[in-house]
Amino acid sequence: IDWQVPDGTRYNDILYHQAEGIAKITINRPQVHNAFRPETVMELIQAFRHAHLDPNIGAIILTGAGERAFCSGGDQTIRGDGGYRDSSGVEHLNVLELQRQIRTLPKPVVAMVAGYAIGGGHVLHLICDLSIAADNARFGQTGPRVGSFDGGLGAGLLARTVGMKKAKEIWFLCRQYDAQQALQMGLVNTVVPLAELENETVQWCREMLQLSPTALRMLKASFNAETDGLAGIQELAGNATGLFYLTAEAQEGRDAFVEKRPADFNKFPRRP
Ligand code: 2NE
Repeated sequence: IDWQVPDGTRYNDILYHQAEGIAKITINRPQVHNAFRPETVMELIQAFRHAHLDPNIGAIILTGAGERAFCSGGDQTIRGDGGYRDSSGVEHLNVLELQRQIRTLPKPVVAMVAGYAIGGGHVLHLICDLSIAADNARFGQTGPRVGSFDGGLGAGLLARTVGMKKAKEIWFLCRQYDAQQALQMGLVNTVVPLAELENETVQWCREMLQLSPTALRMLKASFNAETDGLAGIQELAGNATGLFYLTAEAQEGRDAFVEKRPADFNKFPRRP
């Protein structure tokens, strides 16, 4: 695949590539196993926004630079007393905003995991719609060991993914699990040799790009609606509104207002 760097997508902590309708977003801090600092997360949010708005993009890959780590969570060396400190001294937990963004972004997001997906990095792969693991991947949470926890999607979504007992084991014992164990518990979709990781991930994206983007979009919102309460229903209903806007019936309402005449909805059927 011939990855290109589009204009306006150069960052400090991450890389942005695109090809064949696929965006690839890479956390690029391999010296710390791709741990994120607030600036990394801010750039990730911008990059995902870019991919979200680009009509040429139909699937997004999230990955980490190098073969040793997908992401090792929040950078502990800049962790202040109230969160992760940015260069101006403000303390953040802004990865939670990134989690929500990936979850609600109306295009499939695929985690491409080589090496460690640990702590907040593990939650990031969990949030992605699909996870493709290399055979050297290792998964786990460390929160209780380093004085942290993710009781939102990090706990709730994990329980829905691997079951309550296993999710509690993962969080309460802070063990690591290899790729085969992750596959067995339904934490990843497939495991491939490290050398084939990108080819396999791209292939999964290519397959999704052959399918109806609206159906995929509605399905992603549907999976969220089940668990996200009113926010999930808002997301699903927002998609329904977007589709309704495309109909002559909705356009009649708009046109009547703009043309200062009564709307004529009689021509539209009341379907059973
Ligand atoms: C990932 C793991 C198990 C790998 O171990 P190993 O032995 O293979 O590598 P090593 O030597 O620990 O790591 C290589 C370099 O990366 C740094 C290390 O300090 C080391 O640096 P040097 O000694 O070579 O200078 N590094 C790795 N992870 C880092 C991190 N997260 N922050 C800063 N530097 C890091 C092992 O490295 C590990 O356990 N890492 C820590 C995992 C962790 O606890 N992450 C934070 C969880 S909390 C969180 O992410 C979070 C949350 O819970 C809620 C909200 C937001 C974030």
